[in-house]
Amino acid sequence: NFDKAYHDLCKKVLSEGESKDDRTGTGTISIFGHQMRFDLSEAFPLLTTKKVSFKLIATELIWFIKGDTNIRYLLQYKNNIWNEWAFKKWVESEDYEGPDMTDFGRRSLVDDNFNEQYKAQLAIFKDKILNDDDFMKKFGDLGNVYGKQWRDWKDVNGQRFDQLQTLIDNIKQNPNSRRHIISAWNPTEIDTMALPPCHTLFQFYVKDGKLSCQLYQRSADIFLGVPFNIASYSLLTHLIAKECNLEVGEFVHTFGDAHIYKNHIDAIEEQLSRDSFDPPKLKINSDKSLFDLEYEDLEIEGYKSHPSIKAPIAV
Ligand code: UFP
Repeated sequence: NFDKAYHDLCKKVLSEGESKDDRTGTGTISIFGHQMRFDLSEAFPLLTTKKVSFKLIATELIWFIKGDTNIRYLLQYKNNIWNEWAFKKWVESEDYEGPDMTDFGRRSLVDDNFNEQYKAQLAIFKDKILNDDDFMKKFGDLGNVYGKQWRDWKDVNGQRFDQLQTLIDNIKQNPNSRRHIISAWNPTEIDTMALPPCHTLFQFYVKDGKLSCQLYQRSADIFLGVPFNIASYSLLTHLIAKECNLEVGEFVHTFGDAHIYKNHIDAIEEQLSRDSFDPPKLKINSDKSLFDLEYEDLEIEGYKSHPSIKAPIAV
């Protein structure tokens, strides 16, 4: 039962977590250090006690795999999860001529009038990203985020180092290696990223023809982030296993600061009160290479879930 591991984490933080201030000013209850394990050979860990969008997860992951850091690709799939970070860069630039958008994340939640203005500006922004190439190049790019570090890490000489391709070659050639690692944490480039990577480092492990993956997540928003993160790295494990002609083993999810934002507590309790359904299965309907795969090649089968639960994101 995949929901149980997640519910256990929620319960642990609610009962043992301590109050901790954070960067966003929202306030959290937090613990430091936790681990969950998911056997991917059984089923696919998309939580069932609330609806989690596989499309958002899969299109974001494919965007990382392509090495893309521009939100146009995501918007083409109606995936809005990275918008705020790019929008912020535009409204703070000299090119922006609309109404003042300072602190738009918080103000749009508390001020209806402002929220209308914000939605209008965001709609203009999205339209320009999709239809104006110069604008897209200038304001759609999020900097040196995951896709860049996975596919185009700069070595000491400024040459490209493709961590993902190297990892796959090494898994194929030397499966027993203990060095199958990708790091998104590039210390000297942190201040050139829209958001320093939460999924800091991950490692693969091959045994008996099965590929397992362990992620170290330095910072985890348990209600909004973690259900996505579980599914995203589980999907990545499936895709890399297929590329290397292996079966899937386990996904091991290890946390640093695992926190529940104080304004998510009611939502979490609502979710904890629900009974889980049987988890779905993942189908990959194509023999394309990992690097050519598109969202349309993936399918989630038999996903039955409770309705989604809304909660404000801390930006
Ligand atoms: N966060 C996640 N998962 C993600 C992601 C962000 O939980 O995939 F991109 C959350 C963790 C934290 C916030 O609440 O976003 C990042 O803030 P900070 O950099 O201060 O840790």
